[in-house]
Amino acid sequence: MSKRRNSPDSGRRNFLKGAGLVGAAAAVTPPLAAAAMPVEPSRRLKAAVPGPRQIAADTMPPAADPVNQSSSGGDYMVDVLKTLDIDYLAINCASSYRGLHEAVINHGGNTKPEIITCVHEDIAVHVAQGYAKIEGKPIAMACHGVVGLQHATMAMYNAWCDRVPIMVFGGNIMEADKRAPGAEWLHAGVDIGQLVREFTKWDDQPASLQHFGESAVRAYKIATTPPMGPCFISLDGELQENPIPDRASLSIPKFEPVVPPVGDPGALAEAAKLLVEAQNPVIICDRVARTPAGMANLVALAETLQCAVIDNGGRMNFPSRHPLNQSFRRGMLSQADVILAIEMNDLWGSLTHFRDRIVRTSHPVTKPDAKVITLGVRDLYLKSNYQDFGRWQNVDLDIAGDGESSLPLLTEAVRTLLDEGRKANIDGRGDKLAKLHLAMVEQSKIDATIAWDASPITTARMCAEVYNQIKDEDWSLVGTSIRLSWMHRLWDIKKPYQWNGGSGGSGVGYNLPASIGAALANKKHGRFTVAFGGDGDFMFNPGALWTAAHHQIPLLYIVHNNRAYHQEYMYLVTMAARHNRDVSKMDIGTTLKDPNIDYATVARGMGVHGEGPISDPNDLAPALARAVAVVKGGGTAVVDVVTDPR
Ligand SMILES: Cc1ncc(C[n+]2csc(CCOP(=O)(O)OP(=O)(O)O)c2C)c(N)n1
Ligand SMILES: [Mg+2]
Repeated sequence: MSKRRNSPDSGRRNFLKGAGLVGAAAAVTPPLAAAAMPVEPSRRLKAAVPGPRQIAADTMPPAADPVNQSSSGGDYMVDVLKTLDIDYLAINCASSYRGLHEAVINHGGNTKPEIITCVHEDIAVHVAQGYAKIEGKPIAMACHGVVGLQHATMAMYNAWCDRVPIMVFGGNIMEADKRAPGAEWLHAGVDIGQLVREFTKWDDQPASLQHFGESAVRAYKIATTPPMGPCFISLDGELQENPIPDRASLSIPKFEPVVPPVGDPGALAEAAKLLVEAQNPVIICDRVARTPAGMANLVALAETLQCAVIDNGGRMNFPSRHPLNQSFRRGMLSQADVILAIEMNDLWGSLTHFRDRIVRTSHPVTKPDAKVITLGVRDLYLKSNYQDFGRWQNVDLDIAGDGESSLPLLTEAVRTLLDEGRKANIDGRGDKLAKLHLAMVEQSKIDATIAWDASPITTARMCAEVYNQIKDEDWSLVGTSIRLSWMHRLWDIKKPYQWNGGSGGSGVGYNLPASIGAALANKKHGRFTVAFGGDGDFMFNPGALWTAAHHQIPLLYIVHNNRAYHQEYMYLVTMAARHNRDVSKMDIGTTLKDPNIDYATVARGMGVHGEGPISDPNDLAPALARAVAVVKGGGTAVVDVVTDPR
C-alpha cells in the first residue's frame, strides 16, 4: 500500500487498467474502486470516521513529479482531428483544454487544425458556422466548459437552426479528486453537454481516449449527415494531459460519410405527375444547395418544368438573374395550383400572410385547392423545447429525402412524362416568366434610384455602389443586415459561393464573425469576400475584427449604420400607435446615438482599415475604392455607411 502511494506513476497506470480503459486488461483487473484505492481492513474503519491527520496524510503531494512524458492523450485527439481533415480550431483559450491546445501546437504543428484565436466563444462558433457553409465541411471550436460553453450557446443555437455542422469541444475536469480548488470547480460540470443538448444533434463525454476517438468520428458523421447540425464533445482534462496509457490498444476509427437519403422513387414520380399536370406550378425553397450540385440540380428541374422559383435564400439555391427566378414576386404563390417546397425552413410562414402590427392575424396566401408537395430532410431530426420547426402546415404529399440528391430523380420523372407528350401545360410558360423576371429586375432598378442623392445614404445606393466596385472581382457575398434585400434584387448572384445564407436562428451578433469565418474559407480560393451587417449586430461582437486582423483574413465589411436597432424601433412605434399613445419617444432603448459610435475608429483599434462614417453619397465611391484596395492586398476593411432613416 505505502509503496503504491510513493509511486503515483505506477498507481495511475493501474488505475487506468482498473478502469477498464485498456482493452483486454480489463478482464483480469479488479473492479474500479478496489483497483484504484486498495485499503487495508484496519484502515477502512478509520476511513468511516475521517480525522484531520488522516486527511492530511491522504492528500500529501507526491515526492516528485510523477510524469515525465513525451506525449499526451491530447496528441491522440489531434491525430483524430487530422484524420477528419479539420482545417481550423477556433478557440478562446482555457485551462480545461490546455492539454489539447498544447498538443495542437506541438504535436500537430498547428496545422489541421490551425488555431484561430477569438476573443469570445460566440465569435468562435459563428466563425465556424460561416466557414462550414462556404467550404461544405465543418471546422472545430473549443471552449472552456462551463463558462465558455455558456458563451457559445447562442451561436450554437444559430448553427442548429441553420442546420450547419460544427464540432464543438468543451473542456471539463471530470474527476472531482483531480480538480484544483477554485476555478476548476467553478467551471466543471457533471454533464456539461446538458447546456446545449436541446440544440445539438448529438453530444458525448468520453471517458477514455478510444472512447474519444470513436465519439469524435461519430460526432463528425452525425453533424455532416443531412439534416446537419452542431455536435458537442466534452473533453476531460486528465484524458488530454496524461500520457497515453497503452498506445498499442488505441486506434482511430474510419470515417465514411453517409450517403444522404433520396426520396422514394414512387413518391417522386407522383410529385412529377402533379407538377407536369399543373397550370402554374411554383417551386419554393430555402436550404436546397449543400454542395455546388444543389444549384445545378434545382436549375435543371425548374428549366425542365419551365416553372417559377421563389428562393428564400437560406443557401445559394438559384441564380438571382435566372429568368425563372421570381423571388421578389411572391404573389405568384396565390396563383399556384401546385407548390413544390424543397428543404423549407418555415413553410407555414411562407404560405401565410401574417400580421402582428395591430392584432396577430393570419390567412393563407395560397388557393384553397392548391396542392402542396414537400421534399426535404428537415423533419427527420427535431427536438421539442425550442420551437424552430415553425407552425404546422397541411400538405398533400410529404417526401422525406435530401432535396439536393433527390432532385435528379424528380427531374428525370418530369422529363419522362413530358416526352410522353404532356407538354401542353408548359408551352409558353417560361417566356411569360422570363418577361415577368425582367420586369421585376427593371422595377428594382427604378426603386433603387428613389432618393439616390439623399444624405444619409439610402440602402439601395449603398448596395449599388458596393457592387459597382466589386463586380469584376471573384466576389463572394457572405452576409447582409436584417431585411436588406437590395443585393438579391440588383446583383447578378450566380456562383455557388456568391451567397452564404443568414444566421438561421436570427440571433443577432452572427453577421460579423460568420462573415469572417466565410472569408477564412474563401481566402485559400483567392476570392474577394464582402458582407453587410447592421450596426446593432456589429456591436454584439466587434472583437471579431481583431481575429480577422490577426489571421490576415481579407474581408470588405460594410456597416449598415442606421444608428438603431431599427427593427425594434419600428416595433415600438407600432406598439405606441396601437395603444394610441405618443410615438415620439420610441428611440428610448432602441437607438445607438448620443454618442454615435464611430465604427471606423473601432475597426482601426482592432488593427483593421476603417472608412467613415460616410453620410454624403458622393464620398462613398472613393471610400469604397480605398477599402477594396486594402482587401485586395490581403487586409480587412470596414466601411461605416450612415443610412439613418430618421
Ligand atoms: C441576441 C439577440 N438579441 C436581440 C434580438 C432582437 N433584435 C432583433 S433585430 C434587432 C436589431 C438589430 O440591429 P441592427 O443589426 O442594427 O439591424 P437593424 O434592425 O437596425 O436593421 C434586435 C436587437 C435578437 N434577435 N437577438
Ligand atoms: Mg441598425
